[in-house]
Amino acid sequence: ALPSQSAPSPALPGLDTATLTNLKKLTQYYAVTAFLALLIGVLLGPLQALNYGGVNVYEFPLLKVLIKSYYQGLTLHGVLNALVFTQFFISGWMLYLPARDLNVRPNMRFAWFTYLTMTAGLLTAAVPLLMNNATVLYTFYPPLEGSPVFYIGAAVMVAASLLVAGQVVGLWLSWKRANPGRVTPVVTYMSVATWLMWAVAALGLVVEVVGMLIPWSLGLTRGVDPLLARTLFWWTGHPIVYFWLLPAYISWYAFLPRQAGGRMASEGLTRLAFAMFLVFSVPVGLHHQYADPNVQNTWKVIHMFLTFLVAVPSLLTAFSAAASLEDAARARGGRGVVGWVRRLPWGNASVTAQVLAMVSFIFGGAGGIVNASMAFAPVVHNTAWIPGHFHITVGTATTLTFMGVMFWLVPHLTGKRLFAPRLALASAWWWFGGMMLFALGMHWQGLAGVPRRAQVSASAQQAAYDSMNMALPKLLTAISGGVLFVAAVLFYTVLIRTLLSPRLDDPESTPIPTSEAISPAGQNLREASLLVRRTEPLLALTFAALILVILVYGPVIAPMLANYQFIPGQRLW
Ligand code: HAS
Ligand code: HEM
Ligand code: CU
Repeated sequence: ALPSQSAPSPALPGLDTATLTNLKKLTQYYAVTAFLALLIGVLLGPLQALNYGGVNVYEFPLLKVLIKSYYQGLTLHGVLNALVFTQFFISGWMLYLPARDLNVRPNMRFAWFTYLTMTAGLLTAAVPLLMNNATVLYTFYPPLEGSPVFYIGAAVMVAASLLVAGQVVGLWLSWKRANPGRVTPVVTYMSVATWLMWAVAALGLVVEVVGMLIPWSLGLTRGVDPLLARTLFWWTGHPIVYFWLLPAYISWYAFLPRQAGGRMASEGLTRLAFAMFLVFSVPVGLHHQYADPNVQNTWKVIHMFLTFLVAVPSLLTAFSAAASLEDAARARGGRGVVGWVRRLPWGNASVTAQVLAMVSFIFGGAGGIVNASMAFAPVVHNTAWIPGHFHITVGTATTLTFMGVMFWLVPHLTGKRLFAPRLALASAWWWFGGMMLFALGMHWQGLAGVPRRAQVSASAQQAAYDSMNMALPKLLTAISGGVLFVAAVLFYTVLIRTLLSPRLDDPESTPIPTSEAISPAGQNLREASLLVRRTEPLLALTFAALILVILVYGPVIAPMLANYQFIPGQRLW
């Protein structure tokens, strides 16, 4: 018999040994593909940091062979890190976890088909990217025009993620049918809520790419409407950041407490946070478009207030995650109001990486609230402040958490032992330190008005940049690139040496570190609290999310459709 997270139900086939081995292999494929993409993306990052340190390396002949321009590099960096790395890791992670949690056997042929489709989409999109035929940045803003091959590859990738979503929702529904009246186990709850949120979120991008960008880049329409395209993009583009964040939250809620020696605070509260993300993640996209013309202020203000609302489940998470860390540290003998922090297992690389990721997110989240405030937005919008913000959210809260997860997940999937745990620990500190320096330098430059997405170190802009007297923040940014490069070398040494080492243990001897809860939700819906009962119907909550999105996007999009502009494409780089 296999150790499982919940008892198998008689009516459903549980995970047998062969399927589990296969599922682990698939999860490993997803994770390794993800981290290969990140490797390339992260090698480009330090060059960009040098740019924001005033050093232009883009004229070096050797580099010129590989990338034609700053913007080709920036497009690769954004696409590989933010779109490819995240999506592959998450698709593996959030299929594996619910299958284990429910102990339900997924259709493995379908699961492999999905992985191969996603990889085919990636390879398709990679060709024009590498040939400088899709230098349109990771936001695909028209009228910047890329090769149709790029948009088609990207569409296939997103479609594949929706297949994973469908498979996980399907697993959950079959479990529900076999277990009437039972409360959905919390890891599954979080995964299904995230996948359903992503399904509602992805609609905007799908319509933009399939309905506008692909026909336009194929020459079937005489132009494209940039404002409508941007609006549809941010329909997806804001909630996509929660699609990157919530899988990290799953680890912070369900696994990190156990790893640190403590318990999850409350299953009911965890479910409330995810239910709120499901309903409120999408209808906020206009906070990326405060500066866009032809969108009524009323709607911008409504999206602003909804943005503040969707910060609430993150605040719930902050307190509840802190409570579970405190529970762990006190169980280990920690004392004092803040002194307990020292008793966290700081020698454990997986725990340390994730706690540091959380610390970075305190600043990342606070910066996000600044961005969202219409009074502050004009000061920071389109400046270096914004990359400062998102390297301590997606670049650290998400990325460093996934790195920390890999430190237990790879041994768990493969039976191999983590190579050089002290090196792993060092990589987490170097990443955190590097990103903190980076964030300081970039936020600072942004406040002084240094633009983002600008090759400020190039001769054409050098004089203006030099005259801004930004010596210290420029230095910090340049140094951060070096620190992050070291962090990446350390991390990939650990990861690659671990993957190449021989299998020594039974993989299950590194179990999934599922935490108990101080306040559990219970097993039976009828005996459960009102909160647990109200948060159980995830499909109804998804329906509510859809209605809300239509309410706050309908009146924004309708006039754009009625006044569709045909703007011809441009290639700048
Ligand atoms: Fe953001 C722009 C607003 C969160 C990513 N964001 C971006 C872009 C990216 C991004 C990639 O309103 C750039 C897009 C582009 O290219 O143009 N963001 C927000 C708000 C939040 C937020 C309100 N962002 C994220 C997350 C991201 C992400 C998460 C990725 C994963 N963002 C904006 C706005 C813009 C924007 C505007 C447009 C700016 C412009 O002008 O263009 C909120 O969700 C944040 C809520 C978070 C908190 C923090 C909770 C803290 C926690 C940690 C607790 C720590 C503990 C540790 C317990 C309230 C949960 C204890 C430690 C011990 C040692 C004990
Ligand atoms: C953009 C550096 C890692 C996602 C940038 C920029 C810099 C930079 C300086 C701003 C470029 C500009 O606005 O012109 C670095 C360094 C990294 C790193 C030094 C570490 C080695 C990451 C990671 C992620 C990420 C891990 C996400 C998982 C992005 C995205 C952009 C960006 C989405 C925006 C691209 C755009 O504006 O089109 N990076 N980065 N970066 N970075 Fe990173
Ligand atoms: Cu946003």
